[in-house]
Amino acid sequence: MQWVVVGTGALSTLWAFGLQRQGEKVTLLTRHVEDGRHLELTAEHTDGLQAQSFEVIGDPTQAGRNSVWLIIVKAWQLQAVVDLLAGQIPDNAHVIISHNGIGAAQNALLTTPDWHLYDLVTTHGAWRRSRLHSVHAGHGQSWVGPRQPGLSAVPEWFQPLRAALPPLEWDSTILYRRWHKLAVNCAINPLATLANVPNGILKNLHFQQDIRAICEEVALVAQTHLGKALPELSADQLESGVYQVIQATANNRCSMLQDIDAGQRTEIDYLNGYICQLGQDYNIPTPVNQRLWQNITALT
Ligand code: KPL
Repeated sequence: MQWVVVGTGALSTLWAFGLQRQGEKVTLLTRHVEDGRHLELTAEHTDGLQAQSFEVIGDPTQAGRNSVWLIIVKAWQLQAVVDLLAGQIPDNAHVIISHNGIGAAQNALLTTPDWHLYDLVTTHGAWRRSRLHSVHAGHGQSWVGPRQPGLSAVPEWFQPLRAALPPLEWDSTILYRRWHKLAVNCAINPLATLANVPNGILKNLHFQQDIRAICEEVALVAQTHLGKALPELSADQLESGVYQVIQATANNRCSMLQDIDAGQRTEIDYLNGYICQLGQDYNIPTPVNQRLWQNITALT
């Protein structure tokens, strides 16, 4: 199978490594095409360093027509990637998208209705030591499933993707996973960023009240927005998910803290900002998400 992995972000690199290790053909689409053909990346796992060389392309039309596209980007980068691919890749291409938060490039994705769109939700913690060197800092888990109704069959690419960075489960109700991950990021990312520490510090009792309030606000907004009472989106469920990820990624500096350190834009508008905006639409108060949205925005 032919894969095109977009960019060389920390998580993209880990998936690209895993896929290539399974014997899959992996090409990177990147603006930084140095020698024009290949790029050597390094991945650091708990059991050591690995280097692999990848074929690179700078233009989506150079990819094979049956490629599966794996796009793991910041929420605010997705629009530009969709614009770059729209009209350049086959209409019925399989496109797997992963970013933190909800709501990115929603309108652009509506204009590419023939793409077979899948959502990848992951709680792995990763960061980049340098542009070509990624560190796998927290072993999480992942789920992938269809973003559109008629795509219920498990695609052929699922097995190699699963073997590339386990554990990965197929989830035909991926939207609920996405909301769980949203709660995780609404709690961990701004709190760890404001405290300027790795995720593990959030086990401290001092953060308990804020984490509970965030989960209650997210659960209420989610249940109102999705239109039914969803037991799996209760505040208790979301809260226990947050603590599991804190434990699994205790040594990781969350992506928002990395963004702030790098002087980059954060994903706050797609996390706590998204909850506040929906809260406003439905007249649901979201004071803790609001405070964190403002405090992080003030840092940039
Ligand atoms: O998604 C993450 C992030 O940093 O954005 C977690 C899972 C919280 C790992 O740090």
